[in-house]
Formats: sequence, C-alpha cells, structure tokens
Amino acid sequence: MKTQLLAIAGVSGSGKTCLARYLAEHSSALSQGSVCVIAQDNYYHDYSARSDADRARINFDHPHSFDVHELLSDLTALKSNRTVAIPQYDYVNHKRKSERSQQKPVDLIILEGILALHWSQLRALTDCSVYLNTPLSICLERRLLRDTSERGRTRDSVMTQYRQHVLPMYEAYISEQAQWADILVADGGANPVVLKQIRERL
Ligand code: UZR
Ligand code: MG
Repeated sequence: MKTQLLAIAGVSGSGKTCLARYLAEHSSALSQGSVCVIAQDNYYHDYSARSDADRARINFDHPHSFDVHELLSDLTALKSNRTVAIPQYDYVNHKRKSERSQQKPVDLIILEGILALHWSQLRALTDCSVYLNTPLSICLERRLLRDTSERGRTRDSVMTQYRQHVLPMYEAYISEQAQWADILVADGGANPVVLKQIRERL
C-alpha cells in the first residue's frame, strides 16, 4: 500500500499537536494500517555548538531555522518504505537531543509544524493538507500556558519572543500557507468534522 502524508500547519498555539494526536487516536477512520505523527519541530537545525545566549536569540519561527533537507529526506525514505532515525528536540535548552527515535514505515504519516506547507518540495509529497486558522489571541493564551509550564519559560520571555519572532513570521510566512491547504480549520484540537473531511480526501 502507498504511504500517505497528511500535513498540518498553523501558528504556534493553534492546536496542531492536539489535532495530530486526535487524528492518530482515531486513525482507523483514516487508514487501515499504521500511523505515525512527526513534529516538524524535531527538524530544527542543531544549534548545540552555540553559546546559551546566542541560542536564545535565534528566530525559531523563520524557515531558515529548520533543516528542511533532512526532513524531506526522511519523509521520502518513509514513503519508500525505509526506516528512519528521527531527531529529537529539547525546547528547554533549544538543542537537539543526542538520541534519535527509530521510525518504521507506516501507512499514514501525520506531519505537524508551523511551516509544514511552506516548502514546495514538501507540498509535493503531501497527499492532504490542513491549515489551522485559530484566532491569534487564543494561540497566545495557549502558548503562555504551555511554555511556562512545559518549556521552562517566563511570561516575559514568551511575550518578547512572541513580539520579536512569532508575530512577524506569522505575517511573513505562516499565514500565507492557508492558500496551499486542502482544508481550512477554525481551531485545532479534537475535531470529528475535520477527521471526516480528511477521510474524504485521502
Ligand atoms: P509549536 N521554539 C522555541 O521557543 N525554542 C526552540 O528551541 C525551538 C522552538 C518555539 C518557536 C516556535 N519559537 O514558535 C514554536 N519561537 O517553538 C513552534 N519563538 O512550536 O508550533 O509547537 O508552538
Ligand atoms: Mg506543537
């Protein structure tokens, strides 16, 4: 059976990870075989050689911050039924972890990330694409909660990152991805209507 790729894009806090998890939990509606979720965040370049202060200044919302070649190569390999070693990311320290996780070939790959539809080569591999149009005020609220509880940040540092990187990159690169999506969604998270729409497309 041909491996299919579903890509979910949207700004930070739009509910990509939650939607991807929900779809994976209900994957029998989408695919008769196995499913995996890949976070694009795992493909940030490895900045571990930089100083802590330098790393804290990186614009992680810019397309240049991702190793798109490695992401494309892993997706192509999975689509050709080869096992890949997926990098793992440590948000607290803004670094790649030293270990990788082995991913065997699956029938459906769900890729979720802020720029999952940005590169044309990535879009060419995609069988169905979703863009989350969640209101920015909701995204910011979620981001504040998550980053202070799970990613070791202060409220001030989240707000500064938001003003300096998240919003400008949303305007420059993230929101335009809506034009390349098969399905536009008003909010992320668990959503049976989206599940049905995706099933009809795959
Ligand atoms: P999601 N990010 C960091 O803050 N530090 C890192 O080391 C790597 C990523 C943030 C990134 C982006 N940016 O907004 C967000 N900033 O993680 C993407 N600023 O992840 O879509 O899960 O929110
Ligand atoms: Mg996420």
